[in-house]
Amino acid sequence: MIIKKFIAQTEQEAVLKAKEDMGPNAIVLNIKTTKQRGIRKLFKKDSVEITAALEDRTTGGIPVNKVNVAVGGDVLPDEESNQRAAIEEKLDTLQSLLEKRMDENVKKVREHNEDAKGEKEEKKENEKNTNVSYIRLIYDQLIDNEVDEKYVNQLITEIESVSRKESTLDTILASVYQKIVLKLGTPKPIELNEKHAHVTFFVGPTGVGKTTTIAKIASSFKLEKDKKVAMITSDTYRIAAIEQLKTYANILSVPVSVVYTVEELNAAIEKYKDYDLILVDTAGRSHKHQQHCEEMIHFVKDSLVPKGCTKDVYMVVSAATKYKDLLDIVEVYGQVGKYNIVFTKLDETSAYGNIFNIRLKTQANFSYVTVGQTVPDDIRVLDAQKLAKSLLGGAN
Ligand SMILES: Nc1nc2c(ncn2[C@@H]2O[C@H](COP(=O)(O)OP(=O)(O)OP(=O)(O)O)[C@@H](O)[C@H]2O)c(=O)[nH]1
Ligand SMILES: [Mg+2]
Repeated sequence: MIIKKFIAQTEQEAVLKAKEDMGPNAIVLNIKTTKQRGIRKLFKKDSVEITAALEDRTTGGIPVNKVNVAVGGDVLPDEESNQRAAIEEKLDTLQSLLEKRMDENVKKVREHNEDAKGEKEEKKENEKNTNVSYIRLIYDQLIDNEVDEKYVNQLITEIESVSRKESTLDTILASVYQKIVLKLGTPKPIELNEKHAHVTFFVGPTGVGKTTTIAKIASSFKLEKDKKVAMITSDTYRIAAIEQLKTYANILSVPVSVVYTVEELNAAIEKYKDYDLILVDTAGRSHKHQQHCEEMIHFVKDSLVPKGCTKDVYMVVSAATKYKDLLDIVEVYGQVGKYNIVFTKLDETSAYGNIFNIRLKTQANFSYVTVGQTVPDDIRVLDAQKLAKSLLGGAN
């Protein structure tokens, strides 16, 4: 499939440009109107950008059922096809859902072709149009879920190998689903160090749920896995922050230390070095306040862990934050060095595209997602297959 963008002053002009450039079979995938506001109106006219697609008949396709793909891996040999079978099973519900919605589209295309063509020609045209309709449906679904258009186009281009004229909705859908799962990668929840403490820092903007997430994780390690857990907080900025963490620590019967400087932090880590897990809470800072962010970054980067201990950083961001702000946040907080991502507040949004966008943008590993305010229940390790299914319109 070839995908191109065309800009003109009206939709008709843009479509005309697309047809001139790509031929009469070009199909419009998306239309975006940019309206000029305020003083710009005087200098610039409104414009329309269309994304057009054309099935590329020169590339041979590989039906998806000849390729085995697994989470976090690449193309696999036949003996590892079990994983793929599991993926396909998960597609069933999703496929019937999309098929239902496709029925109307396909019927319309057929009715149109019946009027205009001979039988053989009509069959060929139906196959091609149905194929493009499938892809368009998937395209719309991903855009609806706020997946960045750039990444949607990337996915669509990548599945061209399965988009042959005899492709069915399930082969196209399986292909795009598998690609999304692969791109999401394998989530990395906290892994303890066998002999010494594993130190984890939680950083991120204000109010995203860092302290609550720490309490959820502490509870899981202490109560379910019977591990020795300690907490440290450097959030001496917000008046109630220390009390908040102390309350959770008391309920769970875990020690907590309050630190004001990197030296005090290092001393606290040293004190708990024989514990299994040390959770370090930091003050939420606006990514727009450079000096505050630099202080926090220095705190995390300059801390030292005793010999044998390991250290990890978890960047906590809310799934309900606008994509543009998320981009700024990961850029600023990304200065802490290597980090994993925790997405909070999935219960406050119904479009999960940002999660996918941020993974593609940062390539940082996912870890946990949180789905509500309740401690300790509302936390999970991110499920890439479930997320891929949601992005494609399946039930959560
Ligand atoms: N809906 C929803 N609310 C959440 C979730 N996680 C945390 N919260 C709520 O978000 C609010 C802020 O949570 P905190 O844990 O204090 O956030 P924080 O990042 O530590 O905040 P600061 O320390 O002030 O930067 C609280 O009301 C939490 O109950 C979640 O997954 N879903
Ligand atoms: Mg906090």
